[in-house]
Amino acid sequence: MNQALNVTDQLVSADSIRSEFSSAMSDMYRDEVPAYGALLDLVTEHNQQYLNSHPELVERLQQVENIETLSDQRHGAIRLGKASELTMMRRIFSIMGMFPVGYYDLSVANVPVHATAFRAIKAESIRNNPFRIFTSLLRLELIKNPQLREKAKQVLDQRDIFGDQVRDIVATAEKNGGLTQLESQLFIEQIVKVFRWHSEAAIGSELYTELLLEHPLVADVVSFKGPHINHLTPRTLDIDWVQGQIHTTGAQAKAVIEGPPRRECPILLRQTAFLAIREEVKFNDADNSHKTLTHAARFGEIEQRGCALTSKGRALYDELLGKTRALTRPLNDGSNLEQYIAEIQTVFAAFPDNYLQMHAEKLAYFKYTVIDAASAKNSPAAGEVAQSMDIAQLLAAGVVRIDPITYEDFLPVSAAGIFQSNLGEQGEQDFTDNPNQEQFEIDLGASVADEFALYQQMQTESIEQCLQQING
Ligand code: OOG
Ligand code: NI
Repeated sequence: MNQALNVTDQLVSADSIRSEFSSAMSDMYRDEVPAYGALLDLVTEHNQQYLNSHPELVERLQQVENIETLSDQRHGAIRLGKASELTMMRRIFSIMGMFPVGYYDLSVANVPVHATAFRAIKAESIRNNPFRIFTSLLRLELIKNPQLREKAKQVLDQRDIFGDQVRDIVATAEKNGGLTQLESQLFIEQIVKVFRWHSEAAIGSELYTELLLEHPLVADVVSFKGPHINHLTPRTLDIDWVQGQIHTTGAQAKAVIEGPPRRECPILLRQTAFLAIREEVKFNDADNSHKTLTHAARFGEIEQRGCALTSKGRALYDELLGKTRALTRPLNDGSNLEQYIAEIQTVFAAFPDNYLQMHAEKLAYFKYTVIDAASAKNSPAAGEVAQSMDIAQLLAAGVVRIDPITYEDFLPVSAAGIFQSNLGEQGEQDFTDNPNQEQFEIDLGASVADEFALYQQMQTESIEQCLQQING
């Protein structure tokens, strides 16, 4: 064996770096935000019970997912301050097999950021570990006061959230096409540090207060030495149940579950959170005095994932959500919760709640699997008939089954709801959307993938595999 091959042999897979990174993040966050640990335990325990009592769900999930790691945390979120941070973050995530998918404009909800989700994109990698990071970039141009905008810009221009060690190891990974076991451990350690909490602010208390008044999110991004992870999120199989139990962790639940209503066949993503904890932050002021204030930014979230929708299905979802919100907008204090739930259930009755129907109407993406490959191929009669069928006929004949492909992305209206519940702000009525995907991609240094194309590809690949199994 030559030397080059030796080096390649030792590289660890991006999927395993991602898994280790996700679990190291979890350890750190459990430590920093104890209610998160309690939430994780609650979810894990209930998922286990839920799986025990729902064997048909186990069977379905197993077709597309790794049931062993189902309760592991599924996503986190960070907020960045400038373009160079976003570019570097893209390079870092790519070492863990996470690539930018989708563009989210949060200015629609009066949150001055736009975002993407870094995640695995191949079915097999997702199965190995679906951990994603919702990554926002502050849009300074949306700060109305020009003096304040300039002050914030100066602070951000000067900060370095990575340090030379991170830059070195990223360069090494890029040069060698990956990391060795030892390098990967160092890399994970370094990156987890980038996302840790800083109890000492990077600015004085006066500027902090000014930024807070402009928008709590601006203060959260600009005031700190690093982009602290602001939440992590395990996946639950029954979000309504966990929502009712969040108070047992000692934290206070957000009033409303974002996303679609409860259904037989879950679609997209439902999520809720516990409200951000108040943490002490030390400010070193210009007159050499120290001031301690509290800052609320970090919280815990849970998600329940359902089927990925086609653009037709998504358009129907958006239309029905829009209709619901025109009737009742859920308030952060929970005062109109019952009315909102009744309203959304009624409006969403228009969305078929049956996989076969969703499939027939091309509302959702499915994975096709041959039910019994041996008999489809080996029994001469069945095999021959099967070989002349297309995939729709194979499904009708019971040779293949369909299972929903899990939604891997986020929902902008839900994300806005999560942002707002934690910033102590009520959503504003006069939303003006102001997307700038072009600038975001320039800052990212790459274009973002189209989520629909990725799901379509997963579905197509599963069909090809079925046909190959039957015909091959
Ligand atoms: C991100 C909020 C978006 C989600 O689950 O929709 C998000 C943030 O608060 O920074 O994580
Ligand atoms: Ni989240």
